[in-house]
Amino acid sequence: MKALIIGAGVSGKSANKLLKRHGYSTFLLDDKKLFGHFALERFLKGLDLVVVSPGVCMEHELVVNAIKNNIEVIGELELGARFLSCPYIAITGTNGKTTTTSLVSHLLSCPVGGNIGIPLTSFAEKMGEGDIVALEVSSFQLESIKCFKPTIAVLLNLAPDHLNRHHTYENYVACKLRIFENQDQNDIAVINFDDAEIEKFLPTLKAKTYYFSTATEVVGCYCKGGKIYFKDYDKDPKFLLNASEIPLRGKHNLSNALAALLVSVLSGADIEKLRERIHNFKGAKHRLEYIAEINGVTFINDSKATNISSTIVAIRAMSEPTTIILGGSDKGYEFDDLFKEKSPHIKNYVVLGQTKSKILEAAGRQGVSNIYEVNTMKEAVKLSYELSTSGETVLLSPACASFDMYSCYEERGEIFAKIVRELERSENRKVSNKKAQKVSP
Ligand code: UMA
Repeated sequence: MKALIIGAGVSGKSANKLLKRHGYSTFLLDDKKLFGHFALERFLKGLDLVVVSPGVCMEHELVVNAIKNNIEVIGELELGARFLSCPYIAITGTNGKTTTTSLVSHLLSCPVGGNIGIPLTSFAEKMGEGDIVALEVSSFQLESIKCFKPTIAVLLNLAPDHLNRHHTYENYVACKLRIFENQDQNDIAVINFDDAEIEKFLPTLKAKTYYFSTATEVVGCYCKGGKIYFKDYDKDPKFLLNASEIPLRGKHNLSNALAALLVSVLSGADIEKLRERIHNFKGAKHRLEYIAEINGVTFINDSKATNISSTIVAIRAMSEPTTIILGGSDKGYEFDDLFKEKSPHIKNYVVLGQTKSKILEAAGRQGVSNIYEVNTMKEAVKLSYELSTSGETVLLSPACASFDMYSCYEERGEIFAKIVRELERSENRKVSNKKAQKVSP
């Protein structure tokens, strides 16, 4: 059996290993490492399978040719799912995927994988029948599924993203909705009742459907008067916990927590244990992650905000004057909506990266003037700090992918955090030097 894997990132490497373990002779191909024109036929001849990494689109020359030659093409997620012998929960949506998936994994104490950074092919075979897995899944991954069939599929919200890959919003939404494609009446679909975009696009589902809502009493999980309830079909509501017990900031996180609680209850979790476990949840890294407080200025890392709607969610979560750091690699959209979000808390904008001039142009069109240009993350942190006074916040929430300056959003977040910690040390040194000068005669 021969397989071609396209993309030698974490997913491609992991898919390659799995296939090799199962007796395939494999080629792992990466466009960045190819020089000059290569013979398509050489790669396609005698192939049984092509596996694409999430970053590789279905318009890739080799994919198009493989399909033409009747060679099966699947994504790494689909490959992983074929090796899973246990039920799996899949969580998608434009925003909140990482937080919700991490919370589900924390509440159910189960392994986590997918778009969160751990390829499913790296651990699928290790799962036993009694296990359960929580998967964060992206539109990129859903684009190349075939039989992927989650026991519980969650759709958190929809907003434009990744238009450079999917070309239109409708295509992007169609990929997201594929999460329900293979489900049947024995599976469960979990839907955000409050999201108007989902209502616009959702087809009739075959799976049994539950909802979550921060405002409306629904079949599923909802919040009423600061209390969270679970209600099953034809049953009375059950009190789960108080909303104040959820250790996450912002209304969007209440929504994410409701989704995670609903998934956990539907997976058979003990309600008392859920209450205990949620108290210890630390939140997802790079998602509104507290880094440090320097002379009263709080630094927050939201590097995971790689689109406008995610940054808007972060802006809405701010409750004090904030300087926001924006910009990164271009995904093909304009930034006007970001500035139309008239938050009383955003005091300054600091911009960097490939999208800098696009962001400045949008700010100009929207009459925003408190905007500053920088070239590096170090300059962005330094200037943001200088622009802030005690009681204020500096928020890195770029509204863009990171690939112009970094290998991934995690690296961008780590570098931001490192620079903030260096600044913290240098400010602490200044304070101790001043104290030393005072005591010296
Ligand atoms: N490549 C090609 N040809 C192409 C495109 C890419 O050869 O046409 C090569 C690149 O040169 C590179 C490799 O493929 O060497 C990268 O593969 P990849 O982009 O699929 O990245 P991985 O390292 O395998 O990481 C992927 C996901 N990346 C993307 O979807 C872009 C990771 O999601 C995911 O965590 C990981 O698999 C494990 O499942 C990241 C992401 O940015 C976090 N996701 C997007 C998002 O969250 O918005 C969807």
